[in-house]
Amino acid sequence: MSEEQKKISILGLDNAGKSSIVLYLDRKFNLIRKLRPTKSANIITQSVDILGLKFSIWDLGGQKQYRSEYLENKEIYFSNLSGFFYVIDIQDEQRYEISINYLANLAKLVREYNPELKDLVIFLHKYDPEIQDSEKYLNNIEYLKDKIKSLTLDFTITFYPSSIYDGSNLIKAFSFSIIRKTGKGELLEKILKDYTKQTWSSAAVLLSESYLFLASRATEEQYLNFCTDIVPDLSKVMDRLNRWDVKTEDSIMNVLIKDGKAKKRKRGIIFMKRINIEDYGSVYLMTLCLNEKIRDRAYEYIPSLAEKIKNIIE
Ligand SMILES: Nc1nc2c(ncn2[C@@H]2O[C@H](COP(=O)(O)OP(=O)(O)OP(=O)(O)O)[C@@H](O)[C@H]2O)c(=O)[nH]1
Ligand SMILES: [Mg+2]
Repeated sequence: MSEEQKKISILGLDNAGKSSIVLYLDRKFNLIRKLRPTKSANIITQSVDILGLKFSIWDLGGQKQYRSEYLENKEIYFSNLSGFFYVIDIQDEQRYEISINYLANLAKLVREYNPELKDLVIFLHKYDPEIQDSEKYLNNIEYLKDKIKSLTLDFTITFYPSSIYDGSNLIKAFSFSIIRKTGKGELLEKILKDYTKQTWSSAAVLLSESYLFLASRATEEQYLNFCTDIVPDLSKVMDRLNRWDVKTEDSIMNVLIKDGKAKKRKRGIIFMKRINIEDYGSVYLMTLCLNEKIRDRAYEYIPSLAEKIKNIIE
């Protein structure tokens, strides 16, 4: 494996949704229905379009016989990891305990073979849009989080409720794991901070060509959350037009937004704009401004933003 190739393993019980998550990330939505249980390891090498980093994703089938195989051939499956994702099907209440036990065993092995690896991403998966208001599942999620925290695993754990029917958290989790590995995340955050300051924007998100999150910045978390939430849908629209050979330059929505405690809604805009970066390709910039006139200011700033991004990417 070349130095630049990073290995991310996705683990969890059978039927948890691992292969679906990988496919989601791979944008092959129409294949999901045809999924069969994964026989042993399904290794996908995916070129991620930022800084030429290559990732191989090890989607490790969760059926019982394979689980024991991993434990027998630990070195192959657990060495050299740059990422460790664990998937729990929150709709499979009967097997919560089995899943947590499997996680505890895996965490020990991953730690043993990767003393440097700090982050563990846990997807509380199949949290589909139609159950997102259900108190039962909210309680189950809290239960799972508490239970896992009480294991005191030697990792910094981030929990993401997720669903293939609402992929924003899948994209977020994957993006942040990758960008952290490049060491450029902080620089990109910094230029985005300058951008929001100069343009009086309330939130800004920088995305790669395949809509991975590179950096984000917001005055209030809520603003950021709804920007990131609509990325999967907005990007689908932009891609769809590309299929008709219509090049999208930007997508702009005029919105009425509640500004903090003020009762009256403010007129604002959300836009997503493609920015070409010389010798690299393109990135997308999403911005929320609580003042519709700010768009011109933001668009004027974009060439200098592009230049700064270019310098970081090189
Ligand atoms: N409701 C719901 N179903 C999902 C979701 N993600 C995956 N599934 C379904 O769950 C089933 C199992 O998904 P897989 O991705 O094959 O599960 P896996 O973890 O790879 O299973 P193994 O390969 O056996 O380890 C499939 O029928 C998927 O369509 C989700 O977010 N919500
Ligand atoms: Mg699978």
